[in-house]
Amino acid sequence: MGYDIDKQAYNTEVSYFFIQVETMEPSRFRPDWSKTVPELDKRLWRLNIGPDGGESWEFLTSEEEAKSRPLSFAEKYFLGLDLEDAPNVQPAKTPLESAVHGYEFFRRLQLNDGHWASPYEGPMFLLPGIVFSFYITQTAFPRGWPEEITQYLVNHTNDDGGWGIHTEGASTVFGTSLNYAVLRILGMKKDHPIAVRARACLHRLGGAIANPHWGKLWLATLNCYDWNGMNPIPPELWLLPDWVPVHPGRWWCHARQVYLPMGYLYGEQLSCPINAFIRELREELYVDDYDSIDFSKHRNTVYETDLCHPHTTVLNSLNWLMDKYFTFVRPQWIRKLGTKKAYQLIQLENENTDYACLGPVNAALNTLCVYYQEGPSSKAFQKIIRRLHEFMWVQPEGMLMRGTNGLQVWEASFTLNALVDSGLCESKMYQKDMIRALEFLDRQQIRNEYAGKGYRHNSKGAWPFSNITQGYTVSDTTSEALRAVLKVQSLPEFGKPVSLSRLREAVDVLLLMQNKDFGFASYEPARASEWLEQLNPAEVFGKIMVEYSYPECTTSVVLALRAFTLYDESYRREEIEKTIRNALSFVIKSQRPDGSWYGSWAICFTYAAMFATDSLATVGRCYENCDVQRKACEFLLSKQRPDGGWSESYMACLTENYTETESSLVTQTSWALLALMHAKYPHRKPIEKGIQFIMKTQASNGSWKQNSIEGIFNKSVAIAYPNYKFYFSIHALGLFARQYGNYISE
Ligand code: LAN
Repeated sequence: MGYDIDKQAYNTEVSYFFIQVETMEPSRFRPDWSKTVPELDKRLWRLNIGPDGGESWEFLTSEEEAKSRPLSFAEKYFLGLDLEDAPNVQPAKTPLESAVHGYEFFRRLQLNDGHWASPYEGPMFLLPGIVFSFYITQTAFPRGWPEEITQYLVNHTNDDGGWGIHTEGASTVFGTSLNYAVLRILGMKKDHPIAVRARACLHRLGGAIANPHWGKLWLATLNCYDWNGMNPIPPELWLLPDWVPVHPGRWWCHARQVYLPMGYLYGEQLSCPINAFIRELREELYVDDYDSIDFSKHRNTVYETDLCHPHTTVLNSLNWLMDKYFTFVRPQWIRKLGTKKAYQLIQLENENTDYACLGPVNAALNTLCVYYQEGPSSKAFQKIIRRLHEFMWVQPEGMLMRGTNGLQVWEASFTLNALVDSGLCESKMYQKDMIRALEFLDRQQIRNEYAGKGYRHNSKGAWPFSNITQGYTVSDTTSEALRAVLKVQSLPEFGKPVSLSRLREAVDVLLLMQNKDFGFASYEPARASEWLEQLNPAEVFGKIMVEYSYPECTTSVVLALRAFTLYDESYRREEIEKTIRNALSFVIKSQRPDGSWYGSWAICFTYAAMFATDSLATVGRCYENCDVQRKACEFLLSKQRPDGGWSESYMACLTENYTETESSLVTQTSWALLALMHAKYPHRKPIEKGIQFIMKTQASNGSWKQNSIEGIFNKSVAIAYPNYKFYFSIHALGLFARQYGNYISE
């Protein structure tokens, strides 16, 4: 084999130390299979926090080292180890007491630099990127990775032996073929029962030939798929003048940053050298003999469960045209020019983000491009490989690759907002935590301007979702962070580390982000029309080509701008008022006839309702005086379950219809309650019932469990936000106590 796995990883004593089943959240793992592969001693893992809030796990070399670095409460919690120093409290008697119990637990998870870390799991198509990149570039896997990644995949095998696009999804060719290759690269033998089952499942689904576009590309980089079997990703697109409506610079930033390195790899047709292992893999991944397959006939062969977004006729015609162009016309010098331009932009992205990259997919792809272009001993390669560590997360059932390099700013902001709104900020002890979180936000505000650099939007004054190094402006993260800073800095007990001029810079960025329909999108205002979705080649994701307006993002902006006007009455006041007015009209317009809003970034209608009702509340609209709020309350109340809770499944996002899971869920219940409270629903009873549900489900250490995944993106991929159950519950409990009285009537 052409790669050299870190020897130490395999010299580590494998202790067969099994996870404590009770510490896990039930729907997210399948413990039976975990015993068929070795597990490392979790007590040797430590979480390192960089000066920029970057999070990376390290597997210590010895017990002695472990003794000299005792596990923190947060590390034990994340690793599923015994929490002997956890609080142990009697069930709360009042909502506020329950909020305090919840926060007493949650504050123990705060890291020294003031932020809260979080496993951000769900997507099952990320690990292949990092594992293939390490393999192809012949980079040694860090200690502990092969065992933990294997554990994770084994724990998340579906009953049929395969993997889906996310942890809760049915098996797909994308998930199964790529993760099968991961297990084999990491050393699993092909006759291991897990491998046998996975292969059988893959072959039942049609084999790797039925991969969607991204799966085909990853296998091509591994020399397990022929580049000829790919629909085109011409790097020449980057040579088009910027004004062309389909120019990739106008695409949603994730699409453009993923198709950029894909275009480079496709343009140069870069695959790793073939060796005995690759030959074996080729035979295992396909139903037919690899050498007998005519790949060029399979560009559009995609297994039905993978195919969430079939090609449009426009895309098919364009693919046909491009094929003809490639076969008969394409001058090689233009192709070369295309890959050259693509690499310049890749370099720009790497340098702008200090090699952290926008997200996990482009980070892994850029790693390959840097390797091919600059070589494994280049500084750039060393840096990008090092940064990949920050996407990885270790938890009881193994190691995963996260959807981002963390949620640092997002979570610190919501926690601060919850502490202020719940009134917990009055406690002196909690104020110390808040100062640390505020100072964290202070350090994370983006100070540089990236506008125009590699098609990036303005950034000076914005806050990113994860950390300042990644440094991408996000509309609602900027808003939630701004709101949190404003709220905390308005309280007499706190200083004002974020100066007025920096707060104004945040407002300046936001004011540049409103869409033509008056809503706000995620990272940038939309740069092209929805029509571009016709060219979406991904097959597995919907709505990835351009930016759209979302009621959630729009609300966050409204709330932040409103909070800013209370802090600084004069600055750009007229523009702010106009922006808010228009944004509210977008929120109102996007309400569905049944009173609900569709949520795009978490599951689903309860999430969007929490936001939309809050934006209307900023202008004094409530149940008593506003039809929109009344309909929203009625919708939510019609979904309340007999136990007082609410529950939503990710199927709601796919079907766009309210869909429940088996049991009520703490997070969705908090969202629904917050929505009812924002709308000032006048009857206490149903809200109290929901509050009781949250109180009853609180564990004796003050924490909660969420039995189903909370987040979503691109319509079809579920992603977990495990801290939502803390700060949204605390927020709901505290707000209830303040708004409706701190008592339970029964
Ligand atoms: C996220 C996570 C956060 C999310 C919110 C801030 C909640 C949202 O309101 C705006 C969009 C944003 C920033 C967002 C966009 C898409 C992300 C980055 C993710 C869902 C996390 C993972 C996902 C990313 C695209 C995953 C990689 C997959 C690809 C298809 C490229």
